[in-house]
Amino acid sequence: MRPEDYITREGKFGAHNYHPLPVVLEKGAGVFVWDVEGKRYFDFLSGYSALSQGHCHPKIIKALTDQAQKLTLVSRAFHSDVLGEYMEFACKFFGYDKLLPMNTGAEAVETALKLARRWGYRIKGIAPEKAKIIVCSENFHGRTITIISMSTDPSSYADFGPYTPGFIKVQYNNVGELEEALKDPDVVGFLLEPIQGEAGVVVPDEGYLRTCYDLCHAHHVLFIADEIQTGIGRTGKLLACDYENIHPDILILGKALSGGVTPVSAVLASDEIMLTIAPGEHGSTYGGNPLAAAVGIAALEVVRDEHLSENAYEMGELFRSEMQKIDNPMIRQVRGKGLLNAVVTEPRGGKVAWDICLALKENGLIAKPTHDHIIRFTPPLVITHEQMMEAIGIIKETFELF
Ligand code: IF1
Repeated sequence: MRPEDYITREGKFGAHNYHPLPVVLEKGAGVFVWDVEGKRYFDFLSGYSALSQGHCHPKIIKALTDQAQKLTLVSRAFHSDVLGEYMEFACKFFGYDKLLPMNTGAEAVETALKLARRWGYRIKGIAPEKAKIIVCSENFHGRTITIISMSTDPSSYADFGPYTPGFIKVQYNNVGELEEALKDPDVVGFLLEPIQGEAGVVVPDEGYLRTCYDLCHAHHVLFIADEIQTGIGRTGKLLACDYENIHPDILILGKALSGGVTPVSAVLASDEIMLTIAPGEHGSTYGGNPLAAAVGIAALEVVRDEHLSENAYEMGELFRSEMQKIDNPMIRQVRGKGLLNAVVTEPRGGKVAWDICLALKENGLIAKPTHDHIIRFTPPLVITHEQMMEAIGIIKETFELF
């Protein structure tokens, strides 16, 4: 079959909820993927930061295949030998009392919203049905109806109403608006991405996170960090919140928590917060399955043992400094932290970011635009100096075509 045959078949039998780059991949290893014709590409999307440990990391694949031969699912009706080990490892790794295991990022975000509301009623003492959660403009936290009810992006929420109530929207990176919203005594939580990924790698001002954190605590409001994309080394620290030495009251993780091999997400919090949910009040069939637990331990061990946060920091500095050297009118801004970066482009001569991504693909590097003009560059955190220089060479060579 030719690549276009794969694409046609997918279009005929699959929902059209995505518009992928016209590339058909069949193999991945480390920072590379290969298409069905054997052509190699640098993967500069990394499964939207799920593949931080690189494609098919041997240690994670071994954990997956070993566990898969033994026990894959028991549900939570019974215990398994590996779930507690994973929970203990992750709680100590991130510094929390307890972990609630889920599968997708959206499920973890929904879990965090339920925890914040439940804490609000049972601990803060908000009147029933009155709890409110503050969220940010241009947020992205997933695709469920409650989560898109928080969205300010019509492409996420249009014609999916009616929407879940109980959310107050404030401008991201605007302390004043948060301060104003916190005056509402029914607010139980403030949910944000430490860096907004889908919005196009929007990095808030230095000190924004710390100021918000302190304001929340001054108003007895939970600071809830969605680190599904920014977490687990992506921004050059274990958590993006670490840049400002803040410890989120509720931490939401996903994506790289499994190194891209199976959906694993988690919510971490203190006993005070976590124990407001009693047995039988929340869960999921696959949440905390032995396969996810085994993979989760391996994925975190790889981040620790291969110093991926530190590598992300160094390689991110290299990437941004080299990208700043490109003198091209289509490049408006290069921004990011660690290996969560984006190039904001200007359309020129009828060419847009999509055209750049098509040309990058031809030159052996795959990335994809967000919001039309912003190209995210998020390679696996295992990328070496030599590989990064080769990839930057491809990017420079490609921009010379525009
Ligand atoms: C899509 C975006 C990235 C996330 C944050 C929660 C979730 C995500 C900060 C939900 C998921 C994914 C979803 C995927 C594309 C991708 C994405 F463009 F949509 F926003 F990465 F930037 N919080 N992001 O980034 O996690 O339920 O997907 O496991 O929906 O198109 P999920």
